[in-house]
Formats: sequence, structure tokens, C-alpha cells
Amino acid sequence: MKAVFDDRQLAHAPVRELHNGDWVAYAEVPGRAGDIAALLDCRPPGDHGLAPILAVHDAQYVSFLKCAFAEWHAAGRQGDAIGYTFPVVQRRDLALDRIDAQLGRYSYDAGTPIAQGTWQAAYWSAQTALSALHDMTDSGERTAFALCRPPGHHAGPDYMGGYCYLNNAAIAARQASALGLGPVAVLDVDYHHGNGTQDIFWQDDAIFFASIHADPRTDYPFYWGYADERGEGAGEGTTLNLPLPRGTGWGDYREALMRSSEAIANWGAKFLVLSFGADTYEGDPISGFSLSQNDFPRLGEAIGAMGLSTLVVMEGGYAVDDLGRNVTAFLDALPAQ
Ligand code: OKP
Ligand code: ZN
Repeated sequence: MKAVFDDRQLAHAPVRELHNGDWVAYAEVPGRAGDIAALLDCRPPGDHGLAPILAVHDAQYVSFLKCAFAEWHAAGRQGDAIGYTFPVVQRRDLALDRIDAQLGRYSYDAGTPIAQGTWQAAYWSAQTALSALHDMTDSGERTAFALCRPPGHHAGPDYMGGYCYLNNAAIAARQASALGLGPVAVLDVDYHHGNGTQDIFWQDDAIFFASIHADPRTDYPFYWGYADERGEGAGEGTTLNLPLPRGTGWGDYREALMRSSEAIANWGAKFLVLSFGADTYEGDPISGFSLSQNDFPRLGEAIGAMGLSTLVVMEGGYAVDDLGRNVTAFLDALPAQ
């Protein structure tokens, strides 16, 4: 299987994040991607430019991402840029000069700092997804793997959060749709709800979004991912949320997978973007499902059985010692052609 990865994705290395009231070491470390890449035959992405990124993200948000670290340091700050005040009501289009105001405006949590190499890494992470997509159209292959890092599924049209800056899966899905490969569905099997992707396609009837994730009553991102969220307007009924309790193992997980594949098939999808997180693993340090290493090939088989052209986009997975093996166990079970 073709895999795409760019070393510039390793340039992003925040030092710490705010977690349960403490500063802790940042869990989304460069070694995650490095360890997976070491087990695969990866080629670097081409540059598809900003246009497909701006088809998903607000232009002012993108400029903010580019400039935030420099502005933070110009304001005399040390280390990684992070906000502390968030406009939860009456959010409107204000001209915000102060970097702290901008950081709060363009993020929804305090777990997503902007470090020196963040823009570079996020840009190439998005290009990795786009290049893997274009590889598929060029070669006619049925599956490809975009080793994206930083991940993307919590990033919305104009905000970052949950270690995510640019929504790689949404950027690739919209591009696939623009290329005429659709109808396109995004299936998100990361442990955490893909709230950013959901928000991007909330009113979009061109792209179906399904997510299997930990119940937001107990798990991040807390405010989205409930079963009654189904999309709105033209997009009503094109969002499917299947929250599962902590402790879920393969049996119940598989049933949710069957339900989402059925919904995606009934909707008439031809092309699948899979937001793949390996944080459903029993050994994951920040998550609570109990899939074993042997379940990852089962997951691959179930995805392959959907019979769709599939672009796999990497999201989370924090059990660094087992991550490479879990990801390759999954990928090896997908149909090669
Ligand atoms: C990203 B992905 C804040 C604690 C919450 C955020 C989890 C983000 C998971 N520091 N951590 O979906 O794997
Ligand atoms: Zn996750």
C-alpha cells in the first residue's frame, strides 16, 4: 500500500499541555509518526498549495496559524503560544490585535499550543493527506495511507483544539468530492469524537460523516458526539454519531462498525476517508476502550469489506511503544488493490 509522510511533520513539538489541572508532557509527540513511518515504505507528499485547505478553513484562521508563534515571541513571550480566554458567547468578527485574544478566538481548548514548527508541520500534514488522495487517482489503487501528524479531526472551520490545527481528513474529503470521486463519506474511528469534521460538514449534503467514539459524557471533547446530533439544513441526516461506553471491546465495537458501514452504504458513498486513530487500543494512556492488537486486523477487514476506495488518514494513538505495530496490523488487513 502507498504511504505518504513528510519529515517536516516532525517539526511540531509542543512541550506541555494543560490536563486535569496540571501541566503535563505533551502526549502528541513527534515519535508517534516517526515510529509508524519506520515500519512503512513512505514517500514524501507533493505540494497542492493552500487552495484545498482554504476550501475547508477560514482564511483569517489560516493566517493566524501561520503568524501566531512569531507574534507570541514579538510580544516578549517564551515557549509555546497558548490562549487563556475564550469567547463562548457573542462570538463575532472583531479585529483582534493582541496575540492572547487571537489565541482564544481561534481555539476551543488549552490543550493545543502553537510551537515553533507548528504551521510547517500542520501544512505538510494536510499535504500528506492531499498527496495520498492524488496518488490513488493517479494509480487507480483502492487504498492509500496518509501518515498525518499533527492530527486533524478536532479542528473546525476556524478553530484548533485537541492537538489539531488543520483538518486533514476534511480537506481530503472535500477535495475528493471536488475531483468527482464521490459521493464521499468520512468514517471516524478515533477514540475521540471528530467534532471538527462534524462541524465542517454539518450542513453539507455532499459528504456523509459517521463517528464511533467514547461517550462525550465521560470523554473529551465533552460537548459534541451525542447520538442525537444528525446534521442540519441540507445536511440533516448526513451525520451519524455512535457513542460507546468506556471499556468497550471488539464485540460491541464491531456492531457499531456494522451500523456505520450500513448507513454509509445506504447513503450511496463511493469513496471513503477513514479518520483512523489507534487510541481505541487497550494500552492507550489517555483513552478507555479495550481493543487488543489482534483486533486491529479485524478492523482492517471490516473496513475492507465495505468495498469502497479508501483513503486512511492518521489521527490519534498515544501508546507509542505499540503504535507502529497496531497501525501496520490494521493496514496489512486492508485489501491491497
Ligand atoms: C486527540 B485525538 C487536554 C486534555 C485533553 C485532548 C485529547 C485530544 C485527542 N490537554 N486531551 O482525537 O486523538
Ligand atoms: Zn483520539
